This record gives sequence, C-alpha cells and structure tokens, in this order.
Amino acid sequence: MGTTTETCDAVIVGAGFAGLYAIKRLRDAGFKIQAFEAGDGIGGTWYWNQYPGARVDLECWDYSYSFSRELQDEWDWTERYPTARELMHYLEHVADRFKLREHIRFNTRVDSAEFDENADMWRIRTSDGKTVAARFFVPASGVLSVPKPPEIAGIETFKGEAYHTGRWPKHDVKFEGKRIGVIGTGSSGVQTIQALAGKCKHLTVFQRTAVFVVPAKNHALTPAMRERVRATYAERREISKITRFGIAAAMPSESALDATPEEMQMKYENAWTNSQLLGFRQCYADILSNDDANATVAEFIRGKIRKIVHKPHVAQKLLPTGFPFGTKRPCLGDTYYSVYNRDDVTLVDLKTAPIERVVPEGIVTAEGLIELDMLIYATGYDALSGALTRIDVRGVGGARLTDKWADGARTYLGLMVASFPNLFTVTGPGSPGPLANMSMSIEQHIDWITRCMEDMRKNGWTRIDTSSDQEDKWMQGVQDIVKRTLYLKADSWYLGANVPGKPKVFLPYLGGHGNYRKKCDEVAAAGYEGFTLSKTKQAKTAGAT
Ligand code: N01
Repeated sequence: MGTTTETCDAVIVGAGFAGLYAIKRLRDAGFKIQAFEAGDGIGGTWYWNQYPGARVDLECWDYSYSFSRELQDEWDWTERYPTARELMHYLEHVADRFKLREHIRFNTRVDSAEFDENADMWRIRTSDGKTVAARFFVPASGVLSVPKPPEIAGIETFKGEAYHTGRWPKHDVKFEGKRIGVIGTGSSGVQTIQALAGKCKHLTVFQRTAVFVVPAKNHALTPAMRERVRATYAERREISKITRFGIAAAMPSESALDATPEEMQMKYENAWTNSQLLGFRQCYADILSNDDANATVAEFIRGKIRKIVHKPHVAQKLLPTGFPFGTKRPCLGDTYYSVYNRDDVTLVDLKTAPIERVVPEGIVTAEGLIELDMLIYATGYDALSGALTRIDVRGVGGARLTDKWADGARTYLGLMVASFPNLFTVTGPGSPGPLANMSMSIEQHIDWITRCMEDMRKNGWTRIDTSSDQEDKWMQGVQDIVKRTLYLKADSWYLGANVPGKPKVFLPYLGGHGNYRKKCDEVAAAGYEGFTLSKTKQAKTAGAT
C-alpha cells in the first residue's frame, strides 16, 4: 500500500448523476470529501455514451434533479427525451452552478479500497499511485458503466474502426461512405441503428435477440410546454416519490384478462400512439405478472412490426419471442422497424447465421464474409455489480468483495454489504435501481446516506456495518418479489445473464420506489435497524467526522 497522502471523510467515485449529487449533499453537510472520475469530464454515463442517437428514455421532467427549485426553473430542456450531449451539458451546468468541480480529481481511477479495522477508515488507492484515507467510501460509479465486450473471436484483427457504444470516442467519427456493422439490438443498438441508417454506405445489423421497440414520440419542447410542467412541478415530484417507478404515473388495478377485445385494442393503440416507456405497462395491472396478460401486449406489438416492415421474412426475424414483454427493458424508437425497409440496411439473424469470427475485412458468419469498414459493439454492460467488482475492495479481515459476491451480489437494503463497513452502495444490487427513475433513486439513496453519516457524526459512531443474516433476509425478499412476476423468464442484464460466467441472480428490488423509500426511512428512524453502529477505540477523527 502506498503512502497515505490525504485524509477526508468520504471518497466518492464518479462524476455522473450520483457522484455529483453525493458531492453536493455531503459537502453541504460539512463533510470533507474527495471524488475521483476516470474520464476527463463531467457526466458519467452521458460522458461515455456519446454514440450516434444516444438519448434518455425517460421524460426530461422526471430524469433530472429535483433537489433545487432554482435549477429546475432555470434549465430549459430542448426535447422530451434529451440527447446524451444535452444531458452532459446539464450535468456540467450543475457542477459549475454548485461549484462541485473543485472536489473532483479527473482522469483518475480508484484501483483498490481496503478497510482498516483499527481506525475504521478506508485506504483508497488511485491510478495516479496515491492513497487517500477516508472514513466512508461511496462508489457512485453507475449501474451500467462497465462495457461488456462482445466475446467474439478475432476482434483484435479487424483492420477498420471499432467502437463500443459505452466508450464512444471523443473525436468526430465519420460514417459517410462506410460499410458499418452494428452488433447488438438493445437500447444502445436500436438508437445507433436508427441514427446511422441512411447516413452511411451500408448498415448491417447483427441481431441475436429481437427486442420490443415501442415508439418514443420524441419532440422539441416549446416555452409553453415547459411552463405547463413547471406550474405543477412540485406536486409531480412529490407524487413520484411514492410511486412504483419513481415517476408521477398512476398504475392500474384492472386485469388485461377481464378486458373486452375492443377495449384492449383501444388501450394498446393509445399506448402505441401516445407512447412513453411505461405506456403498455400502465394499461393493465398484470402485464408483468401474468403470462396470458403479457401475451396480449406482445402480440399487439408483433402485429405492428408485421405491418411496418414490408418484407415478411425480415419482419419475421424482428418479432420478439421467447421472453415476456417488459422483462428485458423495452427500447424506445420512432423509426426502428421502418429502417429495415431501406435497401442500404441488412438484418443478419445470428440465430440462423451465427458469427464465427471477426477477420481483418469484416465479420464471418455461418453464411459467409460480410465486408465492413466500421464495427460498432452495442453489446451492453456488466450491470449493477460490475463497477464495484472491478475495484479491488477488501473489507474486514481482508476479505475480497469479488469472493463475497462470487455467487451473486448481495446487500442489506441495497445500501450496505456485510463486513464491508462504511461502504455505501448507490442504486446497486438489492435496490430498485434501474427499475425505477434513476435520478429519483439516486437522490433518495444519497439523502439517506447523508442522513446516516450525519447521525453517526452526532453520536460519535465511527463504524456502520450489517450482518449476513440481514443480507440473507433482504435478498430473499428481493427473490420472493421477483418470483411473483415474469422477470425471471428472460435472460436479461437484470440477472447478469448477459455476462458469460456471471452468477444468474436477479438483483434489482422490484417492490417499487415508493415502498423502498418508505422502508429505508423506517429503518433509519428505528435507529438503523439491521445495521450495527460502533465506535473504534482509536478512531482517528478525520475532518468533521
Ligand atoms: O445493452 P443490452 P444496451 N454477440 O444488454 C447483444 C440502458 N440504456 O447497451 O439479447 C451478439 O440491453 C445482446 O444480445 P442478447 C437501458 O437500461 C438506456 O443496449 O444477449 N450479440 C443485445 O442485443 C438498457 O436496457 C438507453 O441475445 C451480442 C445487445 O447486444 C441498458 O442500458 C440507451 C453479444 C446488448 O443489449 C443496456 O442497453 C442505452 C455477442 N457476443 C442504454 N453480446 C436509453 O435511455 C451481446 N449481444 C434509451
């Protein structure tokens, strides 16, 4: 371990939505903090994902900070679903407005973190060879931030340009006149494909699993639209705090199985026409819990695909089958299916023509060589736990987090890992995380963490930990809830099924954002039930702690 050069109350990892809010809240609460960011700029996900067509799939009104009324009033979003670039500018504005940059060391990765049991301090080592000692460790490093490689033989031999959507380069990438291949048809692939069709010489899409893509209905925002939202913004935010998905959307109580065909058709047409991410899930209560109810939506969308795509054999390949609607995150896209009516777009179905290898000239599938000038990997992420397990984290007794999570990530309350004291996870395993509005979830987590750290400071506690029993109970609860739904019927990144060798454990808490918030508040109010709080004999009180 290197020489300790700095001491602070909390080390924060990341300068995205979560990291920035953590810096602001903890600094304002009087803690001395140091944040590290691997990139050279602000933005997290939105800094790295500047691929063509990248934009968020929740409306800007919900996918934004709620902590500052002034910020809310002064920032004018230009589109219903802002682009990655606009989101990055928004976060840069937040960093400047609240003077957060001075707390961030850019171009610096956290390599390891080791808990010093005698001092109740984390010793955190960074890629610049320095070590920081901090009472608290808050990795706000994102749930979808570690790109998953495509695991295809020969990728290093390709002589053209190659990019992963999650690590899009900062230089200008030219597409004109090029033969481009996109591997992957999740949200990133769908957006990239829509953006590149017609902008390059030829686009070849390599699809392993067809997904459900529902219309985005993105549009520019006018001042009048912005005013309408601002008029009831406070109320909208308050309602969002108690709902299942962390947005002000009412969930129905009726079953799809009780609806008449006409009524159902009308609802689904309305969801298709006036779409938003939750549109279809808001039609009936049992869309995500009953196979027959789910099948009605799936078949409605398949009917739309058959109508939009002119060539029946292409339409057939695009029909999502084998998993229920909504159990893999549905994608938003206005032109996705019609792209396949173009002569300069080809769909390769990897189920019938698997990729054999990448060669210098392009990709060889079971049906032969496809020559390419550029390859874009839209192959997803090592989600939820990946950002944490790539850091060498060692807790009590030197135990490694990667060993502890060898059979699947586990936490108590989605906030803490037993025997890794004073380390708070943010929107990670065991929390609603990506199955609710992320910006709302981030604020809730960071507010809870701040309150906890303040209570510890007030009481002179230097260590907070939990037990394996608490983890067992919490993670069992997470599994009990998911078993009542259809989510386990899809090989999704929610359960790590997309990463070869990763244990298949469903990680997000599906009980809803509102219930989760309530539970976290109750635990804190009951004196941090399920946690143990203590004082070290030789506590080296750092800064304000
Ligand atoms: O990743 P994904 P993503 N050979 O894992 C395929 C959020 N997000 O980056 O399904 C061939 O969903 C893989 O195939 P399969 C959002 O929450 C949001 O697109 O495993 N194909 C799949 O098609 C989203 O859910 C936004 O069979 C391979 C694709 O690659 C999450 O991020 C935008 C392969 C990966 O899809 C992840 O989305 C972007 C291989 N070896 C992302 N390996 C918005 O807000 C993987 N695939 C709109």
